[in-house]
Amino acid sequence: MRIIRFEESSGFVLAAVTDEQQVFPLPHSDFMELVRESEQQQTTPLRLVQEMMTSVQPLEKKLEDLTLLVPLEAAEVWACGVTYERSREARNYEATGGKMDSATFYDKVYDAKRPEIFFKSTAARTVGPNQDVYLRSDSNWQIPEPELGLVLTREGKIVGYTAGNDMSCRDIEGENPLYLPQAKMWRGSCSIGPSIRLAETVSDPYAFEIICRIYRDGEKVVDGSANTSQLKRKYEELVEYLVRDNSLFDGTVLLTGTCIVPPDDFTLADGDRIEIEISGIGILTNPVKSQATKNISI
Ligand code: DO4
Ligand code: MG
Repeated sequence: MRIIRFEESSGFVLAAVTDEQQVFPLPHSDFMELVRESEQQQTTPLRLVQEMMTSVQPLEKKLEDLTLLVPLEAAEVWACGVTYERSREARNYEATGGKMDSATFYDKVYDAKRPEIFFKSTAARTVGPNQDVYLRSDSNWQIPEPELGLVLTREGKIVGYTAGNDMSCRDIEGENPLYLPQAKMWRGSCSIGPSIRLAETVSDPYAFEIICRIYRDGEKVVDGSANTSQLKRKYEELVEYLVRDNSLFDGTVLLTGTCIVPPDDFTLADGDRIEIEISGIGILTNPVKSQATKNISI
């Protein structure tokens, strides 16, 4: 069972639930409203949507014909780093100029009790399915980071799973780790979607298959896959550090780190198309644009 948000031709935004065959509109403005109503009714989001599906007509349009939006407008997106061996290896490569000759703080954080967690994005910087992600104009080495996202209540309860892209500049971070916020955060540097999978419908959250494909001029130039079984840490451990002495917004998204890194000689280019597919969540597709073509004001 997956929750989506979409825009009607009138411009009206609706949340909806899909069982893959059909799409049923929900009377909620977004996923967190559904979660809160289920709490008030002392039921679960799954039971609530199942009940609603018996009393509303499905849309005439199919899922693939809808204009999807971010599945929730997360006020904050946070992200974890170096939670997979592949990320540690890639970070060491960029920090040592490819020499990999000495232990780094990335080795340290991979093994440390405290995970790396950083602030990634705000609602205004985050885009949804089929919307453009943007390249930084002062970086020559940029990649998508395909990651599983945890959807959290303000108490830190995991109520859903989504897919996310932690767009990153390997040259800026590699030059100096203190540049991390600049390597990670700019307009259009984060995407989430296409849906939220209800947590209670996932029997093993350490068995998500993650696939990343990048297309250039119609050709597939990157094709990588990974599985959340390779994650070094537990989700509860990551959330525990995020909520510690912190206040969360309802619907905060926590990206759990990347295990797919394109080849070291690869950098994203204007016109590329990124696809991030997570089993049971769907395909998050984003065209890549250079900042020169963007016209926004945040
Ligand atoms: O240490 C930098 C961040 C690494 C990261 O974003 C990841 O592992 O996904
Ligand atoms: Mg990342």
